[in-house]
Parts: sequence; C-alpha cells; structure tokens
Amino acid sequence: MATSDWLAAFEKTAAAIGAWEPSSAATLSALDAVRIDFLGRNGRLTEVLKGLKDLPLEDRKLYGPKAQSARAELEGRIAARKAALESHRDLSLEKSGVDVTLPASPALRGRLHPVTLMMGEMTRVLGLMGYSLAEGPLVETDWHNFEALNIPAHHPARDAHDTFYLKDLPTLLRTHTSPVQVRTMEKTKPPLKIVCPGRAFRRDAVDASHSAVFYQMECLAVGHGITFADLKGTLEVFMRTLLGSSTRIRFRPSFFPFTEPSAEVDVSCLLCGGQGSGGGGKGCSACKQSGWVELLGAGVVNPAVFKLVGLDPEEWTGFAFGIGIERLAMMKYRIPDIRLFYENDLRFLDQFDEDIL
Ligand code: 2NL
Repeated sequence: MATSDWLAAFEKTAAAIGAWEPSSAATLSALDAVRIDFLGRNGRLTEVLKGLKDLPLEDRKLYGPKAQSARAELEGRIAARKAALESHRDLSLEKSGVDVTLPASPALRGRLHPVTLMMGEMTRVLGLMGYSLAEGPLVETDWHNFEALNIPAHHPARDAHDTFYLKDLPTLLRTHTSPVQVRTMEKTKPPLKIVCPGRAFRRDAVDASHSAVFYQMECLAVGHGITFADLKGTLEVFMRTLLGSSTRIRFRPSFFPFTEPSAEVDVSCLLCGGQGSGGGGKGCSACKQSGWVELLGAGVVNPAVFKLVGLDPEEWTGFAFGIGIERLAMMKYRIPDIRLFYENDLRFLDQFDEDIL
C-alpha cells in the first residue's frame, strides 16, 4: 500500500476517534459497540494498524508510534467511560441473586365489602331524591333508642333478651338507626329529609338469616302536609331506581310504636320477576313461590314521637321507613346465609366489585 493511502486512512480514523464523545455512550453495551467499531478484530483502527506492516521501514518507524498512541489514547478513553458507567450501576440486586426479570406476582387489589357497596348504592339513590346523610353513635342512650320513639318501659323490645345493655346504664348498643333521626329532629328545625344508614345490634341467636350485628338504613321526611301517599310514591321511585323499573311494591298493615298507620312493604321478587315460578319446576325459592319478598317496614310518623322530640304534632307530619341492608343484598346477589358477610372469607368477598354491583 502506498504510504499516502495509508496516511489518508489513518487520518480519517483518527478524526473519527477525535470526534467521539465518550459521554454519548449511555450504557455499557453502547460503549462496547464503540470499542468493537474501532478496536474489534475487523475494527477501523485495527485495520489501519494491520496496514502498517505493508509500509516501507522508514514510514513504519515514523507512523507506527503515532498509530499506537492513537490506539492507547482511545483505549484509555473507553476504559475511563466504562469505569464511570460501572460506578453508576447498582450491583446490589445482582449480588442478592434476585432475578428482576422474572414476572412479578400480581398485586392484590382491595375491594369494598358487599354491604358497603349495597349501602352506597341505596344512599346514592336517596341522595338523588334529595335526602341528606345523617349518622350517629353506636352506643346510645335509652332515651334516643327507645323512649323518644314511643317505646315505653316494659315494652318487649326492651327486654334484656333482645338488647345489649352496657354496664353503665342507661346505655346500650343501638337496636336500630332510629336514634339518629331522633337526634336530628331534636336539633334541626324541619322540614327535613334524611337517610340514616349504619350498624345495629340485636341479642338474637345467630342463624342463616339472623346476625347479632347487622346493617340497616332508615329514612325520615318531616314537613307540612306530608302523607301516606308521599311514602308510597317515595318507596316506589326508590325501589324502581334501586332494583329495576319493572319492580312493584305492595303494602300490608302492620304495627310499629313509632308510626301510625304502619305497614310492611313487599317488593316483587327479583329472582322470578314476581311470577313465583322457576327453580326447575319446584317454584322460586327466594319468595317461596309467592312472587313477593318482605323488605321494608314503614309508616306515618306517630304524633307521639313528634311530641317527645319537642315538635308540634299539629304542625308537622312525616313518614319513615327502614330496610335491612344484608337482606336486600342477599336477595339481589342470591346469598343464602347472612353469616357469609361477617366471616371475611376472601373467596366470598372477592366476588363483589363496583363493576358488578
Ligand atoms: C323495619 C322497620 C321502620 C321506622 C323504621 C322511624 C323513625 C322515626 C320515626 C318513625 Cl325517628 N319511624 N323509623 C319507621 C317504620 C319502620 O323500620 O322493618 N326496619 C328494618
């Protein structure tokens, strides 16, 4: 090879080396690619160095050291960059033997409890109907839980077999959420419309349909000229919005000390659509083939209650209703046993999701 050709090739490669910015190699593998490009078996500088041996002796003596020092300088720059990159690398994972490239185990996502979801849906619908949320204490006074609701001493509901009394009488675990409404009426001047969801306690023997701890939701409307017809219309809209527009309701006469007149309210069975049939010829089991399921208690507020909380029964009228939340969730999701809600078995709880409810 003519010396001039070799010199041109050498200068071109030296210029390329001079133009290379070590910091432009962001990773060790990018740096290695540069090393291979210039210094690999067929690298650009390697080829130039190989060409040295074809030059006349004088030229080899003249240019050999220049070419060698170009190589030494490039190797030095690559080594410095390599050291810099390695000092940034976190070797602790590699040393620990953890293979970070393995797929991760799936993250467990929390869910809302089915009772919470059902309660949220009910209060959401009543919120749309203009009701405000009201809450109160679980430990109540005898006055708020019984006396103010026209449940006098010696009423059977007050029996120690039905109510959890606390040591420092006269306090107890509330047996319904009605004391929240009592407290609201005592401190808020009507008109008012409130929804009171929450936990309640009864000293019941636990079985598939009874739990000592349960959730209920009560509603109270107080105003001028509110009638039983308003109660009927409200329950119809509420139940149709909650359970579907083909839902029907019916009233049966009943008794509660705090309402007069009082009613038990049935809802057309969700599972058989009120037909009573289904279940493979055996008939619908959810409604015992009647087509109706008892879901609510309701009535027109007893004037005696208004008097007890300090409202003038000549001025104010109202209605109230109460509904068991588990009972409704059990019908809607075909849950056969109330105890499932309180066992915290994830195989049960995992089946409920906002997307489903
Ligand atoms: C049921 C029955 C009911 C009420 C609750 C109520 C509250 C006040 C005044 C009047 Cl402060 N009434 N609540 C009325 C009728 C029925 O619940 O079966 N609940 C699950």
